[in-house]
Amino acid sequence: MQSSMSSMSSGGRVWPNQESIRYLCPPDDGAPDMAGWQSPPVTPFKDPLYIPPVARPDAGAPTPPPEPDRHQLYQEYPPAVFHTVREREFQWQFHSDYGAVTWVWGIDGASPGPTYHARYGEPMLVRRYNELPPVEYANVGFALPSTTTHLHNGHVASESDGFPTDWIGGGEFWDHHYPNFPATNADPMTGARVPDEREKLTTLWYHDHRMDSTAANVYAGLFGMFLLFDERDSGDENDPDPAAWRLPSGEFDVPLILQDIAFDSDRQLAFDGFMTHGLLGDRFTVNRIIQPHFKVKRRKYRFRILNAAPSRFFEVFLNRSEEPADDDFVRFVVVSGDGNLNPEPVEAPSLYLGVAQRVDVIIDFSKFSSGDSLYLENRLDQYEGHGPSGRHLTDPDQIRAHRLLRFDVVGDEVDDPSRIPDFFRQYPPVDIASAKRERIWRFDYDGGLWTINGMPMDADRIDAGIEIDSAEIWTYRNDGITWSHPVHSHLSEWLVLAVNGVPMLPDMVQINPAVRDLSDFQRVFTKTHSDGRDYVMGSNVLRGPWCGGLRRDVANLGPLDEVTVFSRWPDFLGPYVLHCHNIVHEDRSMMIRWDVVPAGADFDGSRSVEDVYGTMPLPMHGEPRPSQATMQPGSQPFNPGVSRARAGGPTPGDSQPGSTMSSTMMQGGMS
Ligand SMILES: [Cu+2]
Repeated sequence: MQSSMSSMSSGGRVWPNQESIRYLCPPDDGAPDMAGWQSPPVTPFKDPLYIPPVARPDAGAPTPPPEPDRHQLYQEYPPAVFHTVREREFQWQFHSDYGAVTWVWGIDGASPGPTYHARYGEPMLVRRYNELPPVEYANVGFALPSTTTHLHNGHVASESDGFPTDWIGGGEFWDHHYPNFPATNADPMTGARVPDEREKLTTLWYHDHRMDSTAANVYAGLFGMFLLFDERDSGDENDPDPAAWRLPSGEFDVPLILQDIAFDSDRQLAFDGFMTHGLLGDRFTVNRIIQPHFKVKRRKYRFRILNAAPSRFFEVFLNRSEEPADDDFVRFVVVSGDGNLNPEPVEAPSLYLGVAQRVDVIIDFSKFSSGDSLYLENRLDQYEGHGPSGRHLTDPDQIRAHRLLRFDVVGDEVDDPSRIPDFFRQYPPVDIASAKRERIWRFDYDGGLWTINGMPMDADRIDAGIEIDSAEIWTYRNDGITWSHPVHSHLSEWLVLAVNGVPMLPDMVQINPAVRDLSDFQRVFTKTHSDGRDYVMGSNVLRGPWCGGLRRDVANLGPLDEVTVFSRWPDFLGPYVLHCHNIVHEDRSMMIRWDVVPAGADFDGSRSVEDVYGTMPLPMHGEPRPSQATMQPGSQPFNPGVSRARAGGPTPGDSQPGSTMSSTMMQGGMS
């Protein structure tokens, strides 16, 4: 692999040097952000952490029944589990000092929406109803009640993937078929395509992906977690199967969804659609509660940490000290990066999370005493929407304001059947020789638009035709000197081959003890600024792989960064997207459409949909949408009067979890 790297380097490219380092600070012409925004004050760590409910399956298939012909591989993976969910508007309590007054959008009365517990070998069908109010009746005035839901990192057919123009309006539904099988690979003996265990995923999330309105709709609250289990990561810490890893499970497997939010004086979500560089908030929320506390028992927990912010990057530390000046950091045991369990657990002093990135960590609270408190805190300085400054926060008041969550250790040490295994699965193999093409994607800012290869998003233009079951090498390059882009591509994640020309080898990150310590790793990549301070170049990407492994679905491109990856696209045909996951950039056109096409139909460069599909049927998307064809008998189009009454408080007999967050929905871990 190493020898191939030199041929992939972009000849003549100059890596960031002293001259460019100074531009890590945005120039004076940077558009104003919400850095000076002041949300109404709250008392931090007053409210308990909210834990989104686990989605409960329906008793059976929905009515009208799903239409198998609309889905690829439906017959091969017929749904065994059905969910019906409803997107609605309601009021949410971000903090008890605010009250349940903030209008949000969510799923089944929750924001974040319910957490799916899916299993490999159990295909699912999620019927999603859009029951959001029309624009003229909505209290969330900035978002668009026209929705499409992407399962981030899902190995999912195009028609279920939440393609940006596959939106539905109020009263309509869309069926998402989640087959829950790992990507296939060719059996080395027979050549037959078989699901590859090494392709299994663990921590995914879902979120709205509406063309041009993703930032608004996600900010409004249309997102949640999607966890995948199997016989090894079984979700049962008491699993008697000797092959099971027995990671902390049940109430000890906790999603922590990070989001910064700005509130106006009426305690409503503040959103500025004219802010094209990015959206920053001054209130830090975990699971949509401002700076909560979480009572923990003296044992191990698995935390699924997700950056669901529109534009903010996080670097998360665990601090035993209440005083920022007396930092006493505790290392995390990192078991995953994005959706993947890593080959083995590693210790990390901090967690670097670009937008949409995930990391699973194990924290063992048995080594602390009852009455101890630990702070989960973000130390990354970011005062512009388009990317972090490259510095850590140093001001104690700022550090306190950037604290995310306080863990309160309670009780005696308890029995802990959970384990941290020595190893997980190995990564899927990288066969460079099998790569059929190389493509370069340049991220830039042209003529007031965020662009990829100089082009704004056009759903009628296909910018890559990828042959099904093939592999390619892609290079993501940030041509900007002041902004960062967390780049995400759908359907297939990748294995990172090189960062800024430096080959990234799995053992370099995961096994070689010489770079297990952060200080050793930084020595390679730290450069000294002329003011005498050290800056970690491209810290986004370089520390990202280190603490999260090389198998990722988001590549953080810092200023002038370049990341080269290997990827494969088996199993599904049709349109998908590559985009910046600073969702403000995505909405301002930093996205391209690529299609998986039949063997022999692949191509370089951009072609029109008509040109590509003129002679072949467009998989699924060319057919009438389910929403146009059918509505559930008896279901009514949206009635604003009913919804407003509903939104004012739980309706007696309402089977939904509740339109306002009631005290029973608040869980502090232990009551
Ligand atoms: Cu971007």
